[in-house]
Amino acid sequence: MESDDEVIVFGTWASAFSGRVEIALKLKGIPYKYVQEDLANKSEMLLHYNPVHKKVPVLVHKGSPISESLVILQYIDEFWSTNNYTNLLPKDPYERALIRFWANFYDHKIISAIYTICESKIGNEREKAVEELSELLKIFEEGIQRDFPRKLPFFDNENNVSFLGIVVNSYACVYPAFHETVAVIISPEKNPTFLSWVNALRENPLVKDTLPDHHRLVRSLNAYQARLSSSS
Ligand SMILES: N[C@@H](CCC(=O)N[C@@H](CS)C(=O)NCC(=O)O)C(=O)O
Repeated sequence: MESDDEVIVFGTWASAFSGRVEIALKLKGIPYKYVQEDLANKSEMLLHYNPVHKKVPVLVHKGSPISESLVILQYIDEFWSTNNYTNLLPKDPYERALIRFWANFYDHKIISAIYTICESKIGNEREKAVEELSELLKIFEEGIQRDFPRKLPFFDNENNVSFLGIVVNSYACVYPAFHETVAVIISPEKNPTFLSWVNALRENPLVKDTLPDHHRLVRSLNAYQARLSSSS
């Protein structure tokens, strides 16, 4: 029998997007049930709960589904918002807007650029795609330093990972697997500041706990690269 306030996460092991939802729930101390999806064979439940995008993650709370990781993070922060819970977003409306601006930039520009690298042909095309990502990371670094001059907004005052830290964890925190299989996506020479931020995130216990197994991810990225090159 399902309880009235049951929380269910539909995710998959390699998904940095479902990892976001798990980190947020763990940080707030909310118990949840996890449903592992096979994206090659999506369950009827997933298609029912996310008929528009048909993707993980989906959060089902009290029987109602919510899709899209950034929307889910905000819902979690708003629903479990009293003093007993750690806040993901700051209270100040302007700061909240800035955080959401950079979260959107990260998802729409930086993650898209990582996909472009994966889909590029090895050689000039890949080098150009890597250079484009590096330029976007510079824009991100400079923007964060300009908008948050006093403190890196990936952590709150108690050093808990914050909304933006949870967002940036996706893809960036598994860079060693990308470096081994696809390309150097975070260059120590070109983006040392971003790399140091990401390494600080990788040390956070909740982030660490939620990262997919490196060797399994390497195998999965290699298989993905092989599928792409055989279909081109
Ligand atoms: N914008 C979405 C992206 C979610 C996403 O891309 N999920 C992938 C797994 S990492 C997925 O479910 N893909 C299945 C598909 O494309 O068919 C979010 O933030 O939740």
